[in-house]
Amino acid sequence: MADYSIRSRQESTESLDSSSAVTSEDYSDDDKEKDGYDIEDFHIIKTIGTGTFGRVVLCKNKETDEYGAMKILCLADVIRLKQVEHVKNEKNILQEIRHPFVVNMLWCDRDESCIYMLFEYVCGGELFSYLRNAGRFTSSTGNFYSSEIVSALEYLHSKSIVYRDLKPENLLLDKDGHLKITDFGFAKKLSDRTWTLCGTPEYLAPEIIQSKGHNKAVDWWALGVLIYEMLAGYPPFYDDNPFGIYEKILSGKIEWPKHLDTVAKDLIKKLLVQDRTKRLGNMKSGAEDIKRHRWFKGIDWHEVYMRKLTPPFVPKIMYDGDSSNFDDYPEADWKSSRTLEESELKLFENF
Ligand code: ISQ
Repeated sequence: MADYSIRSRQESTESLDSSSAVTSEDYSDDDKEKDGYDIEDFHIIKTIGTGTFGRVVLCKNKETDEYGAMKILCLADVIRLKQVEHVKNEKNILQEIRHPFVVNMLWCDRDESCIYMLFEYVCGGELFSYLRNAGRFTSSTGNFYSSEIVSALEYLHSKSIVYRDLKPENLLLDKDGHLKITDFGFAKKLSDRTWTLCGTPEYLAPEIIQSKGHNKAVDWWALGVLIYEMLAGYPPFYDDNPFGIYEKILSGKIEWPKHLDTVAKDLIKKLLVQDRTKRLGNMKSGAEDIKRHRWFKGIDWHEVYMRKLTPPFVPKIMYDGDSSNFDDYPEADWKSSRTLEESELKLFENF
């Protein structure tokens, strides 16, 4: 078994199905996020997260002294790594959503070299760190986090948004210990079925009818993986190289730790079903089937939404703007990243 004490694992990558076609939803330019701030309005304090084409920095509003988390993406790298559509998806989706368990974007803008996305600062750090520190979570801890995730996923799916990157690294704890889902870089707004299905039914390909690969069922599968990882301390499908992992996923075989809660195991089994038409969450009652599962017996879903459940961990925060729950990263001079040529800037015209 691999060493799960390591801090991180491989970064999310483009899925095997690399289609990035999106329904072009028409978002107006004059949204509120365009106005209000300028990057010069913020003190940049330190980097609290990095990715392949950007970083997240803790920042402080010079006028109000309020802290925020600023995601800064370098446009040249976004283009080089063919992430233009993903970044547009991310921004459009973040502008559309608001939920207690989803990180809230406050403002977004770009200049000739970078995109800036300002978020509320979620100071407790990643669920990943709490899980690696604890080894594994008790059933009641796993139950708390999975309830908040089910609430958030049900909301996103109700807006035809598939999240597609559920994992403990993308779940932050707020100051009280409640979850916030972050990183919508792989999220996708599903195409409007009335539009997609407007062809002559007899001639439609199965993947158009099923919108294969972009279905909300992928999030319910990932929930199964997450519940397993929270309760076991390691994921159900693991190998040192990605192709080994894919083989294990497709094999349908899962090893179950003896200590695993039998009711949780029943739910995980029903989520990790290969045939997505039989996967819990993806049948005619949708998320209700998951919410009604015995593992969530006694859960009042309105109370979950209202953040009334008692969090298992309350992050240690010593002062306003404390970033000690995040790792340290080398700082980089993102301000001097290459400015784009006119032709390249066209790709971000409506941004
Ligand atoms: C908010 N707070 C801390 C870290 C973050 C990372 C990404 C997006 C928002 C965040």
